[in-house]
Amino acid sequence: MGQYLGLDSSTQSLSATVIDTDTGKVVLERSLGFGEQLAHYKAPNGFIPDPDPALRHSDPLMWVEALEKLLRELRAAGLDTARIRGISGAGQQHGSVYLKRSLSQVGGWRPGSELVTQVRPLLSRPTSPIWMDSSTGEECAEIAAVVGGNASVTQVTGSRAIERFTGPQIRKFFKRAPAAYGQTEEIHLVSSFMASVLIGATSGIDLGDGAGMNLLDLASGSWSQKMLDATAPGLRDKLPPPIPSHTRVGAVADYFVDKHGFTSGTPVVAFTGDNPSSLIGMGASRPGAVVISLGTSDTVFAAMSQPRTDPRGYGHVFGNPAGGFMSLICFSNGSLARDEIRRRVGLDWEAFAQAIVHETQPGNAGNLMLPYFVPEITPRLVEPKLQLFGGEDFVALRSPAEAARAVVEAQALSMRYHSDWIGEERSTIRATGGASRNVGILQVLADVFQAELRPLSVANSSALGGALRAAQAVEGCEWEELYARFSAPDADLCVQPNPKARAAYDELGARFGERISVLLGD
Ligand code: ADP
Ligand code: XUL
Repeated sequence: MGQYLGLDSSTQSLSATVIDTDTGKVVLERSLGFGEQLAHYKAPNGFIPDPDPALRHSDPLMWVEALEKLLRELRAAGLDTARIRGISGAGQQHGSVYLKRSLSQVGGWRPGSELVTQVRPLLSRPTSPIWMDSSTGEECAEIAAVVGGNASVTQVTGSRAIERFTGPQIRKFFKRAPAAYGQTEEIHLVSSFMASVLIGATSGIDLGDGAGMNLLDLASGSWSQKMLDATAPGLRDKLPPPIPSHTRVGAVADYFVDKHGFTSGTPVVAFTGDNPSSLIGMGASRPGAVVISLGTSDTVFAAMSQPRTDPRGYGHVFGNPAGGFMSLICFSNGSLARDEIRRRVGLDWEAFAQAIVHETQPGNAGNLMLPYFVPEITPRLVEPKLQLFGGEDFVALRSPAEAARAVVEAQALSMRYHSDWIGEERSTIRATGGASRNVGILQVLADVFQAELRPLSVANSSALGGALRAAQAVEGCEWEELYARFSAPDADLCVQPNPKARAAYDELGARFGERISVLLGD
């Protein structure tokens, strides 16, 4: 029994959650926003701004600097890092870090100099493509063609060849910068990179996050030679091994003992993707519960009772860190789209929620929005576009309340439509992410899905998942025991569906489907 640290290196922030299994309490939650607190990286939303919306990279040094800064802040807030008995965590999925030397060959971190200074010369690619990057359409087509089409890619890896997935991103690097690719000794996911930094050596890639690369053979849990060959030459030698999510990858490096006060030998458990980690934090690793995560991206995911793939080709199969698999559908126009509308019509989040609940009705008097500001993953839209259909005031965005409801209704309808294949029970839905504190957004989701919406009481389910995974690996306890103590819903924020909304959303859902078909050119 003791305290466990969970970390979540996500798109816009690095978060930490510390739990205490003796008291059953969350000891501390802390988040560090990259845009504000590490402003010198010039990444207001966590990625390097680029006029081409298809190009989205981040600076991996920002993630490293964030780690040290957050650890200092946790101690300043009273955390006794010497009491931490295990560490695990998560990273935004699909993003990749390219190193000239394998971290196991580097021989650990030197105590005298900052980590950033030590990691910088190791990078063979100065920036990391992240999940928002959609610039690899060509590479996806090439990979699929070599292995006999997307049906084969899906059969092996659980997803068709996907622009943001790591394999196509690696192929693009190999094609555009063959010399730098040749100099690359090790390629990490954000998750395995962060774990490696903590142990000062190479961490394997966990099966949960590894499934988001188009490289893993899901059936055997090993790299697929066919997919590796279709992606880039010599790739097997550059990838850390795939490992089960509960693997202890090493002990925290001496650097963190000397500088940040951890106890020597503290185990680090494999990091996983933010969504698989969230599945654990939400207490949803057994089939039967659906989770909606409202972060920078919106995702809908669920543990799977049997492996199933999306017939439309948008959804994915990832590893469930508690064993087995999970389904996931990702929408890139999540919080960024809500935030954009909110700012355009001049509402704060409280007013945004009130406008939805008190000033508008389900179905929004026929006003419909297609809210695509950045290239969309589900449905696949390369050219982002905002489209408005309805009254004159709405179309001119002179109606803040209708605009607020419209963006959320469109997102909820898209989630309902695109998650119909996952086949799990949806009478209650668990919600997490920055926007899951917003009662307006929760009410629309409850009405569209005709389900009770239960937000988690802890702010960051992915960081919590990290802490729970560390505790489970070290103490060997049952998941259900941990869930009962740490993954409770926030009773004050639970929202019931309004049965009268059903008809309005059947009608609006049909119109939404028609407009999307036109937009997609079907
Ligand atoms: P990520 O983990 O992807 O970085 P988070 O889950 O931390 O994202 O969510 C951050 C997002 O939550 C921000 O982009 C912000 O727009 C949104 N957000 C924060 N508070 C609210 C709120 N009260 N209502 C709606 N959205 C919110
Ligand atoms: C999932 C995905 C996103 C990132 C965001 O496939 O691309 O949800 O994990 O952090």
